[in-house]
Amino acid sequence: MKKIGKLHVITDVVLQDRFSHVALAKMAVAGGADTIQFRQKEGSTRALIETAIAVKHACGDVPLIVNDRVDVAIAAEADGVHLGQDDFPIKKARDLLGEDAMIGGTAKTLAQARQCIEQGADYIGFGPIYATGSKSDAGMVKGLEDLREMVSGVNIPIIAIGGIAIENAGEVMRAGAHGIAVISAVCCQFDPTEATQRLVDQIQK
Ligand code: TZP
Ligand code: MG
Repeated sequence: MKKIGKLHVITDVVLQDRFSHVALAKMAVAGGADTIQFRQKEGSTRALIETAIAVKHACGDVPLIVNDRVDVAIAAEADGVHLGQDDFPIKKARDLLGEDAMIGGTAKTLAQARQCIEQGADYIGFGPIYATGSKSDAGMVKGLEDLREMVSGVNIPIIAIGGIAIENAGEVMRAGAHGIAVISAVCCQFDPTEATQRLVDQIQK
């Protein structure tokens, strides 16, 4: 049975340059993250695969999800992929990755979420819940009310994303999110391990 994690730490080396993907994955795992998402938009396919393989090793038993790239996920023997509306089709990803893979789909609306589910998604990424400087095309802020609507409108886990940090993680969970996905709240902190631990505490409260 697939277990969708509650704290997805998305590794990022664009918003910060103190830590590599591997270093971030190690620190997030040490801090208690139960899912790592490798997200890198630039670079050669070969380099992406090499990094993803190294991240997979750093994750140990913690599941690794690759953002956007089904080919990289396959090559790195990752546990799954996260796919946006313009990315590789979920159904085709499922065909390639198999039933055991964890496949997440981004949805901005209930209609999109239902379509993701129809195609075989295991969870929905929904946001941005709050304003974020981490994704320039994140779109309109959704807020907690829309999150509640999404949670009650679908029957698979909702992973909330966008501007989630230590101060608001608790209210996001109380709104019904299964879990949260964060970039800056871990990657851009002075101590990513400690930042992860504090987020885990909020989620478990
Ligand atoms: N998708 C929607 S918002 C976002 C992504 C990738 C950025 C999340 O970054 P942060 O720093 O946690 O707001
Ligand atoms: Mg994408």
